[in-house]
Amino acid sequence: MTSNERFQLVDVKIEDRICFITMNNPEKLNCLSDAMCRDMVEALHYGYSEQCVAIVIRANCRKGVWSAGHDIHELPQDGSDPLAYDVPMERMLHRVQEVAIPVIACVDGSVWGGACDLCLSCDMIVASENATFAITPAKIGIPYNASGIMHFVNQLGLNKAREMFFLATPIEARDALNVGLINRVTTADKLESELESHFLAPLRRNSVMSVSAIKRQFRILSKASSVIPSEGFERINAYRTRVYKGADYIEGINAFLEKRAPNFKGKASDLDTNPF
Ligand code: YZS
Ligand code: YZS
Repeated sequence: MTSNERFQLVDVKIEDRICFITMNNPEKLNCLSDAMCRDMVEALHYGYSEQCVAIVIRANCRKGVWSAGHDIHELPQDGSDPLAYDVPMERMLHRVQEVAIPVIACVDGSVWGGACDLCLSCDMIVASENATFAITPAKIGIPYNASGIMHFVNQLGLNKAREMFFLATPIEARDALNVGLINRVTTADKLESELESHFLAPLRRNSVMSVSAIKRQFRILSKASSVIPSEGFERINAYRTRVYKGADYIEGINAFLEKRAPNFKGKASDLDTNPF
């Protein structure tokens, strides 16, 4: 079976020890649907098992969209956690972080929501200057999740992470470069050559065994964050549950699908009347 026959929504090809995974569902703006996320996980396994030295994730864009993020049609409305640890999108994000060879996001369009977390889950990002990045749970009434928030805080710092989550508006590639969200920005016509010369050529030259051992250490050490008392996690869970079981969450999904502005009625005090 050729590599591509096993995948529906991604194209996978291996060239000179690099596994190129191209999200190829432009009709759906490369939404991170369950099916797309399962294909991505399978493709990561394939790239590693074929002894590649790195994996590149790119997209076949339509309407200038690299990926529109989680498929909003698939957000559960039965009161279950939309971003639980084991939902397909979250599992895919973990696998990108865990696969023991470097993963590089090559971005030439707008990146939304969970797709922004996908880019941050990669080890490095090269983007064209027209790329934008937005994390948008606040736009849809979603509480996001602790591991995802820590991802942004660790990578961008508190100030920029808060700006991105609270405003839910896109940041430009140059701004993303300045805050360390991405590694390199180029003109659109130089994106592929920059990917090859700055990232892939050294990775082919270096010892993949050494690089893999270093990535595995990054992974273990990045989890060595300060210990949060269990009461902290219980409070996080209480807040998140109130949001995704609340009216704003359903209103946010319906408003998006009905193409109208949401009319959120939730109040901060619904979470806790104590402001501190
Ligand atoms: O009207 P039709 O049927 O043609 O469908 C429209 C959109 O409904 C659909 N579509 C989506 N369907 C499901 N999930 C999505 N994420 C999604 N995005 C778009 O695609 C068709 C074309 O969309 P239009 O809006 O008409 O196209 P355009 O005006 O060019 O705008 C493209 C963007 C991507 C800017 C716009 O569609 C948009 O803002 N989409 C939502 C992007 C977003 O906020 N994604 C985050 C989803 N949430 C997550 O990833 C996390 C759970 S969280 O929210 O926590 O970050
Ligand atoms: O041929 P002769 O006998 O004149 O010696 C050459 C080099 O072999 C020698 N030399 C070194 N010898 C021992 N250890 C080194 N780190 C080292 N670096 C250089 O110095 C003479 C002149 O070197 P050339 O290569 O001929 O000079 P040039 O062409 O100007 O290049 C200079 C650099 C520094 C660019 C080149 O020598 C080079 O890339 N050196 C290796 C730099 C490097 O990768 N160092 C990291 C070593 N490892 C560690 O610190 C850690 C264990 S780790 O690897 O984990 O980071």
